[in-house]
Amino acid sequence: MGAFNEEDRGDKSPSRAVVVHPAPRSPASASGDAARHPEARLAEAVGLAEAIDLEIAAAETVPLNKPRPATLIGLGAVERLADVINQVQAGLVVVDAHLSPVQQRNLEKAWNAKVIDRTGLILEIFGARARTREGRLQVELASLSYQRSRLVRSWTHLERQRGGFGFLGGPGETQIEADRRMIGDRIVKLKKELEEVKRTRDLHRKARRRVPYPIVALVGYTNAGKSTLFNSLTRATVLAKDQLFATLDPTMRALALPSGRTIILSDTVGFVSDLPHELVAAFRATLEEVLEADVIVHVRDIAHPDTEAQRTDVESVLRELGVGEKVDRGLIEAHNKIDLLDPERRQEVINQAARGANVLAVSAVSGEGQAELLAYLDRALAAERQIVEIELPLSDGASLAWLYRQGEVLNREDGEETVRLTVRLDAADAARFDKRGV
Ligand SMILES: Nc1nc2c(ncn2[C@@H]2O[C@H](COP(=O)(O)OP(=O)(O)OP(=O)(O)O)[C@@H](O)[C@H]2O)c(=O)[nH]1
Ligand SMILES: [Mg+2]
Repeated sequence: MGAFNEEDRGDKSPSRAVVVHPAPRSPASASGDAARHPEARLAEAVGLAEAIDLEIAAAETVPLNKPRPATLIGLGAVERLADVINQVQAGLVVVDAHLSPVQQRNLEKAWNAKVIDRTGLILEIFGARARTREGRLQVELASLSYQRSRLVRSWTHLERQRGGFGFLGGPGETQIEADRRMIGDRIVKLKKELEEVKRTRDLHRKARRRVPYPIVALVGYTNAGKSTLFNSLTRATVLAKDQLFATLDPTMRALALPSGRTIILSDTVGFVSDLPHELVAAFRATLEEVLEADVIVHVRDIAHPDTEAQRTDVESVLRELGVGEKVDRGLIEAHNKIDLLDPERRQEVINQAARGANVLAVSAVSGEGQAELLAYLDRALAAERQIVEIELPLSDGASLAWLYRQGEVLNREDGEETVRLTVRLDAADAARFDKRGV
């Protein structure tokens, strides 16, 4: 390292972070709903930061009276936070808001630390979680566009090697022009690749459809407990076939319902509020399995102070994803974390669930309500059963066996070369059978 370098962040660790949530004085004016609690928002931002393995050294809410063009938050807050950041030796500050490139640069100077905003943070998370090829391409595209708009004085020596797309450690300033060109080229290439992936997507869809069981997707706001519930439900009902799906995709598992019917349970990426517009496509691609699901279970953190606002967020994103029809019909809701409620509120939630036709009170941690949830899924799938007539070549033993396993064979006539079956099947299974192998 040369002589004095104003970019020198000394011993600060690039993964030790301070999280700052600028809270509008009147929350109602910010997003149109007053139901969000600043402390809950701060906790959410901390949770998101932890999701990409940052070590959170401090977390603070700062009042946002009137956004300042230069730094967003007020000068007093900037100075006070500089002390905090210095004290805990944080190399990174997550500002839970949208920052303009200028604001980001000014804050980096004032704090002598790398600064990322909510979009940057969410991009890192998507980058770490995108599983499909299309998802990865969409996230890279979104993050490059974001980076290009922010190619300014940046880090020279705090590059990160792990995960994501690494814009927590940016390029040195002499490189900026070259980088800008390179990013432009890469964006053009990515768009071409995406076109191709989209063209072949239908083929993948069909392959998925050939998975011979109904797919039940757990969706919900981030931190609602989807993964915990997924693990708990699949651990409780282990299947031999489990391994196949575990290796294909760690977030899809086969499990047996009480009736013996097999389903595929799918865990998904969590929703967040204020999803930046440029990320919607990336988010959509990471959620492809939801579009493919036969049944959607909305997992809600019923102990969260913003649970209603979260519900609205999730439902509106689902509409954007094109499954509005299912939302209108009423999603199955698992009201999770009832173990955290005080006895009175808990009873209220349980009563409410008992009254609601498609609401279940559960705890992913204590196991409460899980048997009921599985039984409910059984009923929901059976309710949509229909009777279908099917003619098969006698040689198609696999299809025959599948029909006997998934359905209820009411009548069978064996001919010379074909067999005619009358079968009661789930709507989902009937559709699946139709599309099989096509
Ligand atoms: N007390 C309690 N805690 C729970 C329950 N379910 C989940 N949690 C906790 O809530 C936190 C978030 O749980 P996850 O399962 O990771 O939530 P998620 O919905 O998968 O979150 P994302 O993957 O970020 O969308 C974890 O700390 C869990 O231990 C529950 O029923 N009771
Ligand atoms: Mg999860």
